[in-house]
Amino acid sequence: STWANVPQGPPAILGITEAFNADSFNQKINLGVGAYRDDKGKPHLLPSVQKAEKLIFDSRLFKEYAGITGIPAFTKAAAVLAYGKDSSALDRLAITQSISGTGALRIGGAFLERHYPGAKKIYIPNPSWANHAAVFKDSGLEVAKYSYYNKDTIGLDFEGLVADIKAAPQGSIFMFHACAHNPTGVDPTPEQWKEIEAAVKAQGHYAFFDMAYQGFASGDIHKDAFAVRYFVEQGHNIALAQSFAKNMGLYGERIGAFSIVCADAAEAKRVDSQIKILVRPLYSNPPIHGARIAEKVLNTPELYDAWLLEVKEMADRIITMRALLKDNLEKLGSKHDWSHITSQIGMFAYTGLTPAEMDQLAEEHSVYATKDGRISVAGITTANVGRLAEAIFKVKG
Ligand code: PLP
Ligand code: TYF
Repeated sequence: STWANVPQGPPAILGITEAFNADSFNQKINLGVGAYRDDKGKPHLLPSVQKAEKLIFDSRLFKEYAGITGIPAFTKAAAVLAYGKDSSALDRLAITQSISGTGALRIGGAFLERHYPGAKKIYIPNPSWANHAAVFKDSGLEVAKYSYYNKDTIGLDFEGLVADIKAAPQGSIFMFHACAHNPTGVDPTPEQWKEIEAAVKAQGHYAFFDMAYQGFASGDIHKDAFAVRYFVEQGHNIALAQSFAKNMGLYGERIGAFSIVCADAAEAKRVDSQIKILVRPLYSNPPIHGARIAEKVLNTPELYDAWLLEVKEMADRIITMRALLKDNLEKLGSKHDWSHITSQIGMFAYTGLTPAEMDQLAEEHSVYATKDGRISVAGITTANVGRLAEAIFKVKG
């Protein structure tokens, strides 16, 4: 037949959920995909988001198309959230609504491929979110990796990172995770970001930030935006991908934004026109519901204040689960140093477990996570942390 030669592709991350679903053990634990769960292990609807949805429903808005770059009240508010309300970037920003963070990265990749004046090659950290390389390759960019993670310290390879920035040809494109690095949970400190910025500037590199977890790392949306805002303050006209999947719990609504800081308003207008030319043949214009929700939360003072507390609650629960997991492992008498579990930040902990040990966790203990040793801390609860620690202890000692 026509498609007889189409080869079978490998299963994606969702394969973990399939294996989890097929397991009949009633105390099985799913720490695979990065989605927040409450302490009962259930998906979480934020009260501020529910209130915003009710306001939207009650106002019986029409379902007319948004413009190509989305709902302006949303993109304006998203820009303020990321760059800060007093940022110099706001008056010289080209911004478009996007199909969540993935769509923002894809528009960014396509824009760089078409318009970046230097080499069409993007450096991403090693390791990085599994989809980064695919998104940028499919955008037509060449993908290279820079040193990021030191498996001996289960921490940042800062020397390697700075050396790779310095070794890359002048004017290279570097992609950074703004906060809560996925999959390692290892972020540079503010002092390290300052050195990274200096190295990027010295080489004339271009910085593209992926901020999928603003608020989720520290619980403070400003603290989590430090790197983005610092680079802008130092004169970098960065590109930025934002997602509201995690921090508003809007995963399936697919709401995000892509922006480019420009030299001035006139440049921003030209860049905006080219973003529109890119977006139109992709999907004409973006979906409206998630944008309306996020806009309502960000632009209604009571909802915004409530949301800030709700983001902090989610971040704090994750931080508490990290401490509980480490305590439980130590109480069991584990001789390993588990301090990385609490020093890492965001949705994920990089345990240092090998692929074989991760297989053993799944097969013998019904604990499911990715083979690279990453566990989604958001899937840990006060009820399952004890059994999880025992399982890790039995596998690792
Ligand atoms: N970037 C990183 C680092 C991520 O972990 C994710 C996934 O959560 C995304 C981008 C994009 O996610 P989404 O497309 O759901 O916003
Ligand atoms: O890394 C994760 O688990 C999250 C969720 O295509 C995710 O970032 C995973 C894969 C994907 C989209 C989101």
